[in-house]
Amino acid sequence: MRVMTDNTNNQLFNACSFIQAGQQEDYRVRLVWAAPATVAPVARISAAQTASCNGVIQFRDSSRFQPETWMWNFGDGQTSSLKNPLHQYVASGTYTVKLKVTNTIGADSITRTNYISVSGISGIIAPSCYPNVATPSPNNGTTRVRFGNLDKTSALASVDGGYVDYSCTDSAVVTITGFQGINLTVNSGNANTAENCKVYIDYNNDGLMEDFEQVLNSQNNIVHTTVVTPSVFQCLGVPVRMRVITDNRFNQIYNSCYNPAQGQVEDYSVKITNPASTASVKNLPSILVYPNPSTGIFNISGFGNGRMDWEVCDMSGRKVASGVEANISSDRQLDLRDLPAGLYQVKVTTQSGPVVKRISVQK
Ligand SMILES: [Ca+2]
Ligand SMILES: [Ca+2]
Repeated sequence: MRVMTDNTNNQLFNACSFIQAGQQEDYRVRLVWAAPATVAPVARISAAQTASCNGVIQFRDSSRFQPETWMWNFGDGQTSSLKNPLHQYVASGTYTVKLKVTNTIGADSITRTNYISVSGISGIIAPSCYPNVATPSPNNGTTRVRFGNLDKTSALASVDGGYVDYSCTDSAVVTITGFQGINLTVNSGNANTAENCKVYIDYNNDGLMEDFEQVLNSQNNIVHTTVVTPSVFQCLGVPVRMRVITDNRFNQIYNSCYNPAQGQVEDYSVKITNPASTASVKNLPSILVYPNPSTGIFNISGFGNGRMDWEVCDMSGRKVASGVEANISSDRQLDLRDLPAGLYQVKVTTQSGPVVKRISVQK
Protein backbone atom coordinates (compact mmCIF):
# COMPACT_ATOMS: atom_id res chain seq x y z
CA MET A 1 0.00 0.00 0.00
CA ARG A 2 1.43 3.32 -1.03
CA VAL A 3 0.54 6.56 0.76
CA MET A 4 1.52 9.78 -1.01
CA THR A 5 1.17 13.29 0.34
CA ASP A 6 2.26 16.57 -1.18
CA ASN A 7 1.28 20.20 -0.91
CA THR A 8 -1.89 21.43 -2.62
CA ASN A 9 -0.05 23.03 -5.54
CA ASN A 10 1.16 19.64 -6.80
CA GLN A 11 -1.05 17.08 -8.48
CA LEU A 12 -0.48 13.42 -7.64
CA PHE A 13 -1.09 11.74 -11.00
CA ASN A 14 -0.40 8.13 -10.18
CA ALA A 15 1.54 5.83 -7.88
CA CYS A 16 4.85 6.82 -9.49
CA SER A 17 4.34 10.59 -9.43
CA PHE A 18 7.29 12.78 -8.50
CA ILE A 19 6.77 14.25 -5.04
CA GLN A 20 8.14 17.73 -4.65
CA ALA A 21 7.77 18.60 -0.97
CA GLY A 22 5.82 15.80 0.70
CA GLN A 23 6.39 12.13 1.43
CA GLN A 24 5.80 8.68 0.04
CA GLU A 25 5.34 5.79 2.43
CA ASP A 26 4.89 2.10 1.57
CA TYR A 27 3.15 -0.42 3.83
CA ARG A 28 2.28 -4.10 3.72
CA VAL A 29 -1.43 -4.93 3.82
CA ARG A 30 -3.19 -8.29 4.06
CA LEU A 31 -6.85 -8.38 3.03
CA VAL A 32 -9.14 -10.77 4.93
CA TRP A 33 -12.87 -11.34 4.97
CA ALA A 34 -14.81 -9.25 7.48
CA ALA A 35 -15.64 -10.92 10.77
CA PRO A 36 -18.99 -12.75 10.80
CA ALA A 37 -22.03 -10.70 11.75
CA THR A 38 -22.76 -10.50 15.46
CA VAL A 39 -26.17 -8.79 15.27
CA ALA A 40 -29.19 -9.10 12.99
CA PRO A 41 -29.31 -6.68 10.02
CA VAL A 42 -31.53 -3.60 9.87
CA ALA A 43 -33.18 -3.18 6.44
CA ARG A 44 -32.94 0.16 4.60
CA ILE A 45 -34.03 0.97 1.02
CA SER A 46 -32.63 3.72 -1.17
CA ALA A 47 -32.42 4.49 -4.88
CA ALA A 48 -30.34 6.71 -7.14
CA GLN A 49 -33.59 8.47 -8.10
CA THR A 50 -37.20 7.80 -7.15
CA ALA A 51 -38.90 9.33 -10.22
CA SER A 52 -38.39 8.12 -13.76
CA CYS A 53 -39.78 8.75 -17.23
CA ASN A 54 -38.11 5.71 -18.80
CA GLY A 55 -39.06 3.18 -16.10
CA VAL A 56 -35.48 2.38 -15.06
CA ILE A 57 -34.61 2.68 -11.36
CA GLN A 58 -31.24 1.91 -9.76
CA PHE A 59 -32.02 0.57 -6.28
CA ARG A 60 -29.42 0.54 -3.53
CA ASP A 61 -29.21 -1.43 -0.35
CA SER A 62 -28.55 0.87 2.60
CA SER A 63 -29.11 -1.79 5.24
CA ARG A 64 -26.92 -1.91 8.33
CA PHE A 65 -25.10 -4.67 10.21
CA GLN A 66 -23.80 -6.87 7.41
CA PRO A 67 -26.76 -8.31 5.51
CA GLU A 68 -25.76 -11.37 3.49
CA THR A 69 -28.91 -12.01 1.44
CA TRP A 70 -31.40 -9.63 -0.12
CA MET A 71 -34.93 -10.07 -1.45
CA TRP A 72 -36.42 -7.08 -3.20
CA ASN A 73 -40.07 -6.76 -4.18
CA PHE A 74 -40.47 -3.90 -6.64
CA GLY A 75 -44.25 -3.61 -6.32
CA ASP A 76 -44.94 -4.63 -9.93
CA GLY A 77 -44.83 -8.37 -9.36
CA GLN A 78 -41.08 -8.58 -9.96
CA THR A 79 -38.39 -9.48 -7.42
CA SER A 80 -34.58 -9.63 -7.20
CA SER A 81 -32.01 -11.15 -4.86
CA LEU A 82 -29.23 -8.77 -5.87
CA LYS A 83 -27.77 -6.31 -3.39
CA ASN A 84 -28.15 -3.28 -5.69
CA PRO A 85 -30.62 -4.23 -8.45
CA LEU A 86 -31.32 -2.17 -11.57
CA HIS A 87 -35.02 -2.54 -12.30
CA GLN A 88 -37.07 -1.74 -15.40
CA TYR A 89 -40.74 -0.91 -14.79
CA VAL A 90 -42.86 -1.48 -17.87
CA ALA A 91 -45.87 0.67 -16.97
CA SER A 92 -46.46 4.11 -15.52
CA GLY A 93 -47.58 4.19 -11.92
CA THR A 94 -46.62 4.57 -8.28
CA TYR A 95 -44.93 1.57 -6.71
CA THR A 96 -44.43 0.36 -3.15
CA VAL A 97 -41.06 -1.32 -2.63
CA LYS A 98 -40.13 -3.93 -0.03
CA LEU A 99 -36.78 -5.35 1.01
CA LYS A 100 -35.99 -8.29 3.26
CA VAL A 101 -32.39 -8.83 4.38
CA THR A 102 -30.87 -11.64 6.38
CA ASN A 103 -27.59 -12.72 7.92
CA THR A 104 -26.61 -15.64 10.15
CA ILE A 105 -28.04 -13.90 13.22
CA GLY A 106 -31.45 -12.84 11.94
CA ALA A 107 -33.58 -10.97 9.40
CA ASP A 108 -35.34 -7.66 8.92
CA SER A 109 -37.84 -6.23 6.43
CA ILE A 110 -38.86 -2.75 5.37
CA THR A 111 -41.64 -1.36 3.16
CA ARG A 112 -41.54 2.05 1.51
CA THR A 113 -45.07 2.90 0.41
CA ASN A 114 -45.46 4.69 -2.94
CA TYR A 115 -41.67 5.11 -3.03
CA ILE A 116 -41.21 5.01 -6.82
CA SER A 117 -43.05 7.19 -9.31
CA VAL A 118 -42.86 6.21 -12.98
CA SER A 119 -44.38 8.90 -15.21
CA GLY A 120 -43.71 7.04 -18.46
CA ILE A 121 -41.46 4.51 -20.10
CA SER A 122 -40.58 6.33 -23.32
CA GLY A 123 -38.25 9.00 -21.88
CA ILE A 124 -34.65 9.17 -22.99
CA ILE A 125 -32.76 5.97 -22.40
CA ALA A 126 -31.25 5.23 -19.00
CA PRO A 127 -27.58 6.05 -18.36
CA SER A 128 -25.07 3.22 -18.00
CA CYS A 129 -24.22 4.36 -14.46
CA TYR A 130 -25.90 6.18 -11.60
CA PRO A 131 -23.60 8.23 -9.40
CA ASN A 132 -23.44 8.03 -5.65
CA VAL A 133 -22.15 11.03 -3.69
CA ALA A 134 -20.54 10.14 -0.38
CA THR A 135 -21.03 13.45 1.44
CA PRO A 136 -23.25 15.99 -0.36
CA SER A 137 -21.83 19.29 0.85
CA PRO A 138 -23.38 22.72 1.58
CA ASN A 139 -20.42 24.26 -0.29
CA ASN A 140 -20.36 22.09 -3.42
CA GLY A 141 -22.61 21.25 -6.32
CA THR A 142 -24.17 22.81 -9.41
CA THR A 143 -26.29 25.95 -9.01
CA ARG A 144 -27.12 26.96 -12.59
CA VAL A 145 -26.89 25.40 -16.06
CA ARG A 146 -27.41 27.42 -19.24
CA PHE A 147 -27.42 25.77 -22.68
CA GLY A 148 -29.64 26.73 -25.61
CA ASN A 149 -33.04 27.58 -24.17
CA LEU A 150 -32.24 25.77 -20.89
CA ASP A 151 -31.63 27.97 -17.86
CA LYS A 152 -31.94 25.82 -14.74
CA THR A 153 -31.22 27.15 -11.28
CA SER A 154 -30.90 24.60 -8.48
CA ALA A 155 -29.56 24.16 -4.96
CA LEU A 156 -26.22 22.85 -3.70
CA ALA A 157 -25.53 19.20 -2.92
CA SER A 158 -26.55 19.20 0.74
CA VAL A 159 -30.03 20.51 -0.16
CA ASP A 160 -30.91 18.77 -3.45
CA GLY A 161 -28.84 15.62 -2.96
CA GLY A 162 -25.81 14.29 -4.77
CA TYR A 163 -27.57 13.03 -7.90
CA VAL A 164 -30.54 14.76 -9.49
CA ASP A 165 -32.06 13.49 -12.74
CA TYR A 166 -33.74 16.45 -14.45
CA SER A 167 -33.93 14.67 -17.81
CA CYS A 168 -37.70 14.14 -17.56
CA THR A 169 -38.48 17.78 -16.86
CA ASP A 170 -35.63 20.03 -17.96
CA SER A 171 -34.84 19.86 -21.63
CA ALA A 172 -32.61 22.10 -23.70
CA VAL A 173 -33.53 22.55 -27.33
CA VAL A 174 -30.36 23.67 -29.03
CA THR A 175 -30.65 25.03 -32.53
CA ILE A 176 -27.67 24.93 -34.85
CA THR A 177 -27.40 27.61 -37.48
CA GLY A 178 -24.54 26.96 -39.83
CA PHE A 179 -21.48 25.74 -37.95
CA GLN A 180 -21.66 28.15 -35.02
CA GLY A 181 -21.14 26.72 -31.55
CA ILE A 182 -23.55 26.96 -28.63
CA ASN A 183 -22.59 28.55 -25.30
CA LEU A 184 -22.68 26.24 -22.29
CA THR A 185 -22.30 27.77 -18.82
CA VAL A 186 -22.30 25.99 -15.46
CA ASN A 187 -22.23 27.82 -12.11
CA SER A 188 -21.06 25.81 -9.15
CA GLY A 189 -20.24 25.94 -5.45
CA ASN A 190 -21.00 28.73 -3.08
CA ALA A 191 -19.59 32.17 -3.87
CA ASN A 192 -16.18 31.34 -2.40
CA THR A 193 -15.67 27.73 -3.48
CA ALA A 194 -13.99 26.99 -6.77
CA GLU A 195 -14.78 23.57 -8.23
CA ASN A 196 -13.94 21.18 -11.02
CA CYS A 197 -16.60 20.52 -13.66
CA LYS A 198 -17.09 18.18 -16.60
CA VAL A 199 -20.08 17.92 -18.95
CA TYR A 200 -20.93 15.06 -21.30
CA ILE A 201 -23.60 14.74 -24.02
CA ASP A 202 -24.63 11.22 -25.01
CA TYR A 203 -24.52 12.18 -28.68
CA ASN A 204 -25.04 8.68 -30.07
CA ASN A 205 -27.78 7.97 -27.49
CA ASP A 206 -26.43 4.62 -26.32
CA GLY A 207 -26.57 5.41 -22.59
CA LEU A 208 -22.77 5.59 -22.33
CA MET A 209 -21.24 9.03 -21.92
CA GLU A 210 -17.79 8.38 -23.25
CA ASP A 211 -14.67 10.53 -23.38
CA PHE A 212 -15.33 11.55 -26.99
CA GLU A 213 -18.68 12.89 -25.80
CA GLN A 214 -17.13 15.20 -23.20
CA VAL A 215 -18.03 18.81 -24.08
CA LEU A 216 -16.67 20.75 -21.08
CA ASN A 217 -13.64 20.31 -18.80
CA SER A 218 -13.04 23.13 -16.32
CA GLN A 219 -10.79 23.06 -13.27
CA ASN A 220 -10.75 25.28 -10.21
CA ASN A 221 -13.46 27.75 -11.28
CA ILE A 222 -16.77 29.03 -9.92
CA VAL A 223 -18.21 29.63 -13.39
CA HIS A 224 -17.41 27.04 -16.08
CA THR A 225 -18.02 27.98 -19.67
CA THR A 226 -17.33 26.68 -23.16
CA VAL A 227 -18.70 26.71 -26.67
CA VAL A 228 -20.16 23.37 -27.78
CA THR A 229 -20.02 22.38 -31.41
CA PRO A 230 -22.49 19.52 -31.80
CA SER A 231 -20.89 16.28 -32.80
CA VAL A 232 -21.25 14.44 -36.06
CA PHE A 233 -22.36 11.50 -33.93
CA GLN A 234 -25.61 13.27 -33.10
CA CYS A 235 -28.79 12.08 -34.72
CA LEU A 236 -30.57 15.40 -35.03
CA GLY A 237 -33.92 15.94 -33.42
CA VAL A 238 -33.73 13.10 -30.89
CA PRO A 239 -33.51 14.04 -27.18
CA VAL A 240 -30.35 12.69 -25.54
CA ARG A 241 -28.86 12.85 -22.05
CA MET A 242 -26.49 15.60 -20.89
CA ARG A 243 -24.59 14.98 -17.63
CA VAL A 244 -23.13 17.85 -15.56
CA ILE A 245 -20.63 16.85 -12.86
CA THR A 246 -19.17 19.22 -10.27
CA ASP A 247 -16.97 18.45 -7.29
CA ASN A 248 -14.57 20.37 -5.12
CA ARG A 249 -11.29 21.33 -6.71
CA PHE A 250 -9.22 18.76 -4.82
CA ASN A 251 -10.96 15.87 -6.59
CA GLN A 252 -10.31 14.90 -10.19
CA ILE A 253 -13.42 14.02 -12.22
CA TYR A 254 -12.05 11.18 -14.32
CA ASN A 255 -15.06 10.11 -16.35
CA SER A 256 -18.86 10.31 -16.63
CA CYS A 257 -19.36 7.55 -14.04
CA TYR A 258 -17.28 9.42 -11.46
CA ASN A 259 -18.80 9.55 -7.96
CA PRO A 260 -18.24 13.02 -6.53
CA ALA A 261 -16.96 13.14 -2.96
CA GLN A 262 -18.99 16.22 -2.03
CA GLY A 263 -20.43 17.72 -5.23
CA GLN A 264 -23.28 16.88 -7.58
CA VAL A 265 -24.21 15.06 -10.75
CA GLU A 266 -27.18 16.47 -12.67
CA ASP A 267 -28.67 14.94 -15.82
CA TYR A 268 -30.60 16.94 -18.41
CA SER A 269 -32.22 16.24 -21.75
CA VAL A 270 -30.85 17.93 -24.87
CA LYS A 271 -32.35 17.99 -28.34
CA ILE A 272 -30.29 19.42 -31.15
CA THR A 273 -32.19 20.62 -34.19
CA ASN A 274 -31.05 22.21 -37.39
CA PRO A 275 -33.60 24.46 -39.08
CA ALA A 276 -31.25 24.98 -42.01
CA SER A 277 -31.44 21.30 -42.88
CA THR A 278 -35.24 21.35 -42.85
CA ALA A 279 -35.27 24.40 -45.08
CA SER A 280 -32.78 22.98 -47.53
CA VAL A 281 -34.70 19.75 -47.87
CA LYS A 282 -37.51 21.68 -49.53
CA ASN A 283 -35.19 22.95 -52.25
CA LEU A 284 -33.57 19.62 -53.06
CA PRO A 285 -34.70 17.32 -55.80
CA SER A 286 -36.32 14.35 -54.16
CA ILE A 287 -33.98 11.53 -53.27
CA LEU A 288 -35.29 8.07 -53.95
CA VAL A 289 -34.58 5.16 -51.62
CA TYR A 290 -35.67 1.84 -53.11
CA PRO A 291 -36.81 -0.83 -52.68
CA ASN A 292 -38.43 0.16 -49.38
CA PRO A 293 -39.17 -2.01 -47.42
CA SER A 294 -36.19 -4.21 -48.20
CA THR A 295 -34.31 -7.11 -46.65
CA GLY A 296 -31.30 -4.80 -46.24
CA ILE A 297 -30.09 -3.65 -49.68
CA PHE A 298 -31.26 -0.09 -50.40
CA ASN A 299 -30.47 1.90 -53.53
CA ILE A 300 -30.25 5.68 -53.28
CA SER A 301 -30.60 7.89 -56.31
CA GLY A 302 -31.44 11.46 -57.15
CA PHE A 303 -28.30 13.40 -56.24
CA GLY A 304 -25.50 14.83 -58.37
CA ASN A 305 -21.74 14.38 -58.23
CA GLY A 306 -19.65 15.07 -55.11
CA ARG A 307 -19.14 13.76 -51.63
CA MET A 308 -22.01 12.01 -49.87
CA ASP A 309 -22.19 11.33 -46.11
CA TRP A 310 -24.78 8.89 -44.91
CA GLU A 311 -25.90 7.62 -41.54
CA VAL A 312 -28.61 5.32 -40.29
CA CYS A 313 -30.28 5.80 -36.90
CA ASP A 314 -32.75 3.51 -35.20
CA MET A 315 -36.00 5.00 -33.96
CA SER A 316 -34.50 5.73 -30.52
CA GLY A 317 -32.00 8.00 -32.29
CA ARG A 318 -29.00 5.72 -31.86
CA LYS A 319 -26.65 5.68 -34.83
CA VAL A 320 -26.30 2.12 -36.12
CA ALA A 321 -24.39 2.60 -39.39
CA SER A 322 -22.64 5.39 -41.27
CA GLY A 323 -20.23 6.04 -44.09
CA VAL A 324 -18.75 8.56 -46.49
CA GLU A 325 -18.52 8.31 -50.26
CA ALA A 326 -16.21 10.65 -52.14
CA ASN A 327 -17.05 11.86 -55.66
CA ILE A 328 -20.04 9.70 -56.25
CA SER A 329 -21.40 9.96 -59.73
CA SER A 330 -24.01 7.27 -59.78
CA ASP A 331 -26.54 5.58 -57.55
CA ARG A 332 -25.29 4.37 -54.22
CA GLN A 333 -26.21 1.07 -52.65
CA LEU A 334 -26.40 0.70 -48.85
CA ASP A 335 -25.93 -2.78 -47.46
CA LEU A 336 -27.83 -2.88 -44.17
CA ARG A 337 -28.43 -6.63 -44.06
CA ASP A 338 -26.73 -6.84 -40.66
CA LEU A 339 -29.43 -4.71 -39.03
CA PRO A 340 -32.35 -6.34 -37.23
CA ALA A 341 -35.79 -5.94 -38.75
CA GLY A 342 -37.39 -2.61 -37.91
CA LEU A 343 -37.86 1.02 -38.83
CA TYR A 344 -34.81 3.24 -39.35
CA GLN A 345 -34.01 6.78 -40.39
CA VAL A 346 -31.40 7.23 -43.10
CA LYS A 347 -29.83 10.66 -43.51
CA VAL A 348 -27.97 11.43 -46.71
CA THR A 349 -25.93 14.62 -46.81
CA THR A 350 -24.50 16.05 -50.03
CA GLN A 351 -23.17 19.54 -50.78
CA SER A 352 -26.80 20.58 -51.29
CA GLY A 353 -27.68 19.65 -47.70
CA PRO A 354 -29.15 16.72 -45.80
CA VAL A 355 -32.20 14.64 -46.67
CA VAL A 356 -33.79 12.24 -44.23
CA LYS A 357 -35.85 9.22 -45.26
CA ARG A 358 -37.52 6.57 -43.17
CA ILE A 359 -36.74 3.01 -44.24
CA SER A 360 -38.00 -0.38 -43.16
CA VAL A 361 -35.81 -3.48 -42.90
CA GLN A 362 -37.78 -6.69 -43.16
CA LYS A 363 -36.47 -10.20 -42.69
CA1 LIG B 1 -27.90 21.60 -8.01
CA1 LIG C 1 -22.78 7.66 -25.95
